[in-house]
Amino acid sequence: MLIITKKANIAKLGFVGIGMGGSRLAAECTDYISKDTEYPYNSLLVNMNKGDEDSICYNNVSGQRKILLGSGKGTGVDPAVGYYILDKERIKIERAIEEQFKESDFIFVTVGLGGGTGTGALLEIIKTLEIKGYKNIIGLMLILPRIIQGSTKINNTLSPSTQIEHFLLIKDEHFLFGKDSLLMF
Ligand SMILES: Nc1nc2c(ncn2[C@@H]2O[C@H](COP(=O)(O)OP(=O)(O)OP(=O)(O)O)[C@@H](O)[C@H]2O)c(=O)[nH]1
Ligand SMILES: [Mg+2]
Repeated sequence: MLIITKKANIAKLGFVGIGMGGSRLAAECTDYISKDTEYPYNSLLVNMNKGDEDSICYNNVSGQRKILLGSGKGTGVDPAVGYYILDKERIKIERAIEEQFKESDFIFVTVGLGGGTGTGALLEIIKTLEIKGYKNIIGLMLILPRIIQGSTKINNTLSPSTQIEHFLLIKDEHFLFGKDSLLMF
C-alpha cells in the first residue's frame, strides 16, 4: 500500500493515469492523499474506452479530470490503435496537461501494461510531458500483467518494454510494482 505521511507531503504531485488500470491507480493515489493533506494532488485520467472510463470511481472531484480520446469504442486491446488515437488527439492531451498540472512539482505516469490504451499511449504521453517542461521530474508506476492473463497481454507488454527500459535507465525516479503488491486496489 502507498503510505505517504503528512510530513512527507511537501511536493505537489500530479498523476497521469492512462487506460483503465492506470486511471484506477492514479485515482486511488489522489483520493488517498487528498484526505488530510495540505496540497490536494491532481490527476488526469486518460481513456479511449467509455466503459473503462465510467468504471473509474473517485472522490477527489476537484483535483481529478477525466479525458476520453477517440470515439469511445476502445482499442481492441491493440497498442498500435492506442498510439494512433493518441497521435490524432495529441493537442487535447497537451492542453489538458497544461491546465491540470500548472502547480505540480512532480508527475507520476501510471499504466497497467498489456492493454491497448495505456501501453500504446504511454511513451507518447511521457514525450509530451517532457516537451511541456516536466523533463526529469517524471516518475512511472507500471502494473505488469500476470502470465495467466494470456499471450496478447504479455506480447503487448513486451513490445514497448525496451523503450520503457531505456526510459527507466535514464531517469532517477521510478517505481515498478508487481500486480500482487497492488491487490488492495
Ligand atoms: N491491480 C489492478 N490491475 C489492473 C486493474 N485494471 C487493469 N489492470 C491491469 O492493467 C492491464 C491492462 O488493462 P487495462 O488497464 O484495462 O488496459 P487499457 O490500457 O485500458 O487498454 P484497453 O485494451 O484499450 O482497454 C491488465 O492486464 C491488468 O494487469 C485494476 O483495477 N487493478
Ligand atoms: Mg481497458
